[in-house]
Amino acid sequence: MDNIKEKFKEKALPMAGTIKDIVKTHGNFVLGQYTVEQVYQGMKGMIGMVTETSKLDANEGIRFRGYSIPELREKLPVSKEGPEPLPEGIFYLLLTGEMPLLKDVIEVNNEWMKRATVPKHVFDMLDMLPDKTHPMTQFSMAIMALQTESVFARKYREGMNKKDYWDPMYEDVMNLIARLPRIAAYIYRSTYKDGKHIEPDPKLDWAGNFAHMLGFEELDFRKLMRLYLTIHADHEGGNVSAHATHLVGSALSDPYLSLAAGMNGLAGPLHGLAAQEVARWIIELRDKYNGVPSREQLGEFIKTTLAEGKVVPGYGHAVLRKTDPRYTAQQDFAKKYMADDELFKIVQLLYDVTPEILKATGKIKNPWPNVDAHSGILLMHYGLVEYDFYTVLFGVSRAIGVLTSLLWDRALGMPIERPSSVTTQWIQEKIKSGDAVKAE
Ligand code: HAX
Repeated sequence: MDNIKEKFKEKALPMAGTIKDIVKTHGNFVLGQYTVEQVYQGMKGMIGMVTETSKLDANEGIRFRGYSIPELREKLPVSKEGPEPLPEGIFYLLLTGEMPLLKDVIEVNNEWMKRATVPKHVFDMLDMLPDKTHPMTQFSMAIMALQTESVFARKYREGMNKKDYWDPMYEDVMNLIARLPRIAAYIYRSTYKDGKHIEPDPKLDWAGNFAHMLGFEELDFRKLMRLYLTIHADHEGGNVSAHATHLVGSALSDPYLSLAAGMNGLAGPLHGLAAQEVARWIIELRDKYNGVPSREQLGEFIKTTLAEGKVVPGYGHAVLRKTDPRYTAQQDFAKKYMADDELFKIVQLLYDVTPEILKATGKIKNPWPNVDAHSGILLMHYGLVEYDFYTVLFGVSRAIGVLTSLLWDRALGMPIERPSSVTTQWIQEKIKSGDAVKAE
């Protein structure tokens, strides 16, 4: 058993007993109440699951195993090439709950390198898809094609004790994360670079190698990839990609089936596809005004978007009520490496102008930018301009969070998820009969 697996076992298995005890002794304790509005409006704020890897606070933003993004940037091991954290480190942190040392990060990298070979049939399948297939559709299909390799599915079929679920899950999670950069790079090079693929470089770290396989050799782009793939990894359990992965996995669907479900959710424009939508919208804005617009022009553009019944992409959030710290981390990077970039200037101006306009609508709960408001223009700066691909990058990172969580689900013995649904007539009757009363 490798050291990372040993460490996970040591941390996770005793917690299954702790949870059994909590449920036994306090299972009937009330955690809160929920309202009719929450039932109709996406269950926001309703506590409905446990996710060990990270916790989102509406005002403070995300904490990964208790660490904020600035703390991660300070404490996670970095590459020899520069100050940004290595995503192998966030994986180790989410998986074990412990801040890794450099040796742990090297070990994760070695494990992923060993497991990174993608079977040929996955590439053959991708080659057969029509050219117009969206990169996220290709990504999800490639993950599904890779399901032939699931150790969990094979062991389940052979007959496995429930106590052992975590073990083949670990193998699947490690194999899958190890292979995603190669798959994503293959999709990018097939779709945009005439199928001229680049072989992996085993001397590089996971993110650096990904940048290399995409075809970007600039040092600062590798730094960006390390930061990008770290900060997009996890956002507690209720977001669509995390929740979908968790839900599908609760039926004991293996990590390939579960992650594909999560990625299909990430591909929605209100979730991860917003990264693409922001880039498209900003380019449209820049082209309309032949460069950086004035504040007035910008205001006009935003108001037109709203008047057309569209959302302003990259702004708003279902939980956050302030600027997303993932946005701020990317803004810091841009200030350091590309302060004069024209698109960065537009993004900065948007930050100045947009919130007041959104607040004035009187209905948008969070007028501040989210993670997707920034990412695209950083990528464009280094020449990765094909914005339909951006959500795939997000997906490669998000896999780290949702798959470590899925592994915890199995180690903790989480059961099948099955909330109840009701009809509107049922709700009307509850109100009429007085069974449903106004919240305190
Ligand atoms: N532009 C225009 N209208 C917006 C808006 C925005 N950026 N954000 C919210 N609203 C609207 C909602 O559509 C809703 O309108 P209706 O009452 O007419 O239906 C109203 O304001 C109230 O919404 P809310 O409660 O503030 O926000 P929700 O929790 O319903 O939705 C969203 C959260 C992130 C989906 C929303 O803010 C949005 O659509 N933002 C733009 C898309 C985006 O950037 N998505 C990425 C979010 C981060 C993420 O998951 N990244 O992967």
